[in-house]
Amino acid sequence: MNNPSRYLITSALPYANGPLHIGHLAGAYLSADVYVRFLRMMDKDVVWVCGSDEHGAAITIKALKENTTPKEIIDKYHTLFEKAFEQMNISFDIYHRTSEPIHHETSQDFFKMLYDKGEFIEKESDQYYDDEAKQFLADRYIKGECPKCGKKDAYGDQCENCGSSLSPTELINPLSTLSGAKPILKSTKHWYLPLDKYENWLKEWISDGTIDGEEYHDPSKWKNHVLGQCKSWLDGGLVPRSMTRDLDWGVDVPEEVQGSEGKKLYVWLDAPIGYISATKQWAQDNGKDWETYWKSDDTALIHFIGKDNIVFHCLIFPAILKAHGGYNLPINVPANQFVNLEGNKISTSKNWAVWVNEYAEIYPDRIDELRYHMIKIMPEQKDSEFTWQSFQDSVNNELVNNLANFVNRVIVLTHKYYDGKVPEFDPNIMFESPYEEDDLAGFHESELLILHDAVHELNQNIRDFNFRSALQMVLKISQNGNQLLQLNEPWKAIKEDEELVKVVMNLSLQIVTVLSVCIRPFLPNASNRMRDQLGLNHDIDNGSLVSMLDQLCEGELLINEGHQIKKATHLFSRIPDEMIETEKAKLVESEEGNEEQSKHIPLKENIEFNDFMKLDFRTATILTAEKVEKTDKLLKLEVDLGFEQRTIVSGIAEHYQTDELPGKQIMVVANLAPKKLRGVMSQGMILLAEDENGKLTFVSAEGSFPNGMVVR
Ligand code: B3M
Ligand code: ZN
Repeated sequence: MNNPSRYLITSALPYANGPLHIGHLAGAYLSADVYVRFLRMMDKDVVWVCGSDEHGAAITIKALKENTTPKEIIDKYHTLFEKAFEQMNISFDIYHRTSEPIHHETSQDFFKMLYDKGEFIEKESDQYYDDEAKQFLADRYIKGECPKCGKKDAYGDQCENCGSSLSPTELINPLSTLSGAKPILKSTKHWYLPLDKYENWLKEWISDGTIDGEEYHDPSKWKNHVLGQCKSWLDGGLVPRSMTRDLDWGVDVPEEVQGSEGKKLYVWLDAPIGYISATKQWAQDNGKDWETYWKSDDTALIHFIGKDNIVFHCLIFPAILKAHGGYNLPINVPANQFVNLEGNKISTSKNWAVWVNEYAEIYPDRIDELRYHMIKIMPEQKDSEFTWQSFQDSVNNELVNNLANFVNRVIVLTHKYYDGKVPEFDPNIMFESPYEEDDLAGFHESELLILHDAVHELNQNIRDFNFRSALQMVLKISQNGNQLLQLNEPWKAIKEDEELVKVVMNLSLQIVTVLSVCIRPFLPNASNRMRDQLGLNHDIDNGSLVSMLDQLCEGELLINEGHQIKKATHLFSRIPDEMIETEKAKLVESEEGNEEQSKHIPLKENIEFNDFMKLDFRTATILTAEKVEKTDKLLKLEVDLGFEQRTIVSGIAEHYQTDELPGKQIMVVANLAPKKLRGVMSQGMILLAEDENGKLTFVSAEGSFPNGMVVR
């Protein structure tokens, strides 16, 4: 699509189950923010939608872990997200949430339509069921050994160690994370989208950019890594994918569908439809028609995401939209790769991250600095690396020494020579230009043309999703400004060549004005601070680039002769070493904390000495051991306490063979109230030591000892 009449931009809906970190920011949000802000400044009709993804097993698991409800979890993170995005000046047109009724309706209608059109295959299949928790287990609820790398605790859909995608039945020794029980297979009905049916169509659409031979998008504009991932999925062959789940949290399968009770929509069906419901809500709030943004063929749909979401946005959602009919497909999916942090993968569970909310709370005056550095290292084509040192270097060398320095020199000199009034100049005076190679350079009007071309190219870079290059071009403009001053040395020339100084200072002020506009999409706060110094208004979010480009092209001044500028202030200040040290120390601390934690199960609360004295520990010897019927874990032990013999049931069947136990000397809690376990009365408890992998060993005294001794 060459010249779309309007744009619909989406950013991945973050899962409301954990806070945002800088990796998220650089992935789907800062990229889109720069893009959308530029479109608005180019006077384009654009709507940018996002919201919280509030369904899916990850959220219920989190709720379970934290002993709370999914609702509490989503409310907590939704609020945090809204705040983080606001603090970082992420300028969504709407930030919605998938728990809203309008979203439930929209996704149910969508499902209903697919169902009525006969797009689904209904299929009964055996799935893991937790007989203790009485529910089917979502992939994420099942853990076991990875069949590929052997690592324990792989999930039913993915091994986080080796990255393989798995299906739950591949796991070795699967366990339910709900109850710890061994899951059983049980039959259940689901609705599958036959993705294999769309394989050829998707191939053509992705690789050639055509639908039924007609041009739809330009694959040469897609990122290589995105095309590569799509192709490898397609080459691997697509299989029908279930669009429903047996869950108790999510969007209900519509009632009209036979056998819908207890079934929810698959989260990867409902979440992308969240883009549609968010657009509907936005349209309602703003008196617009949502359908023109989703259904007219002159609207360009673009999805900003991270690389882990590529298959869903490039294959599955397009197939869903196609099956439904009437909707546009994306013209591009400029996915970003991942940001690593100080040499390691960012990890929420290991607390190895820079948290956006936390950063913004501590450094509310350094928002643009983080935006700047994250755009500079945006993982556009490959993974990139954030270090606090590189953050400091970027800010100090580029924002302070280059950009802020140039602006400051221009503002200060204008006050010094002209009482803060933009000087008049003689357009025929020639000066030294930083653009030596350009024939036209060295005259005021020609320099404006050169600026025009630079801004135009910057704009093109943004349109091509090359945000890093675009940012470099901004810096280049400022660097050339510095050079203009350096070459012409107004502080010396002011004594002998006033006309030269006027033309150089006037041009410098034009460059600062250009910068105040061009940095807006990247550094919105600094743009405002710059315009304050220039005595210009902040109102440049819509259409300003169009008029600026026109003016520059005509050689017109952007800031007029005689215009009164304001006092110089600091645009950016240096990042002190202490900030870097503090932040690095925080990471190390969290890492150490993690290591401790993973080695040591957290301590329980202190108890009083008297509580301890209530426990009666005794030495004892195992006489016989046999399995408790119909259990995997329990053994029934006859134990000699010296003064009597007892039966004790213990969960050690997976750790000891019955024939190695008779004669073993052990420790027993002898005054524990008797309890019936699987039909056997157990009188006491055996002391066992457990390591971080759950391996159990008897606690035993040194040497041999008589039975019945008191242990303290
Ligand atoms: N919530 C996954 C993620 O946050 C998912 C994106 C949905 S976009 C429709 O990575
Ligand atoms: Zn693995």
